[in-house]
Amino acid sequence: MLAGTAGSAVNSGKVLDCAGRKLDLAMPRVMGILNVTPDSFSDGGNFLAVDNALAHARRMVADGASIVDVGGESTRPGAASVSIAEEIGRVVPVIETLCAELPVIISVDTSRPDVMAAAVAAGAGMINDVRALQNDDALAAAADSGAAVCLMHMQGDPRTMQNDPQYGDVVGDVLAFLKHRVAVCVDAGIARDRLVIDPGFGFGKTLAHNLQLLKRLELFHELQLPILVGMSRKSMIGSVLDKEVGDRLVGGIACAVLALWQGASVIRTHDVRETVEAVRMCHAVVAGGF
Ligand code: 9MG
Repeated sequence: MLAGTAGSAVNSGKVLDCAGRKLDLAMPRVMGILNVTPDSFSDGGNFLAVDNALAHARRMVADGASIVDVGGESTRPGAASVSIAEEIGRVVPVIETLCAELPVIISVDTSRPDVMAAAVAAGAGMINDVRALQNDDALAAAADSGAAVCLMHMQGDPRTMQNDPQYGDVVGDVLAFLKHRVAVCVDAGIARDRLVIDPGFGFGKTLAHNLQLLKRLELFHELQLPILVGMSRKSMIGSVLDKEVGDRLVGGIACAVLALWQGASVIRTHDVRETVEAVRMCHAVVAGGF
């Protein structure tokens, strides 16, 4: 059995300020992943990419996503980097359209201050930064924006992060990093009700590190902030189950349930419909208090 606060209604009372819009986290929420990258197999250029992205976002919201996380640059090892102008050109038209028509929080997945500012001006209510606002000027851009911020832990950078990552004590080290970044954000004027923390599964971690972080996720409540997790389709699932990326749904749901049982507030996923069902089932048990 899981120890400590696992299974208790640890989310009650948490409301996230997303640039003035409030997201109640008493019920855990699902964040759908929306990658806006040009479709290299079409000659329709960026139009087809935007149309596909919009259709996918509408589907995820119909399936129960409360947040849509829009990203214009991949953080996968080996992914080509894009210019700031290109990243803005990819995400801003999508964010504008989604904010105009969908009753959910739109998040921007970026580490670049100019992209953060442009995305929030276009209506985004949340900044999801895998570099926890450590890039030059990112802290000020996020503070000025009024948006909620997800601070994620990553060891190294996406190109090299999986080359033999090392920790003394992975849970303690990640927790200490996040504690420090939270203090830096609060000092910069970002109120705690705008902050979410994320241990960063798969970002500079071995399989053993990822499994330890998931097993001990409840320890992250020490920071008294909502916890976001993203394990959907990641290699930690592939390694345990020996499954290709398209066949990791069951493993992803199992990981989500373990995180929910320990009080995670937001699950970032590709598989919104199935994850929403898992969230509702877990919440019925946790909030029912049986
Ligand atoms: C962009 N991105 C990819 N994986 C992620 C994760 O686990 N958490 C967050 N916050 N962002 C992620």
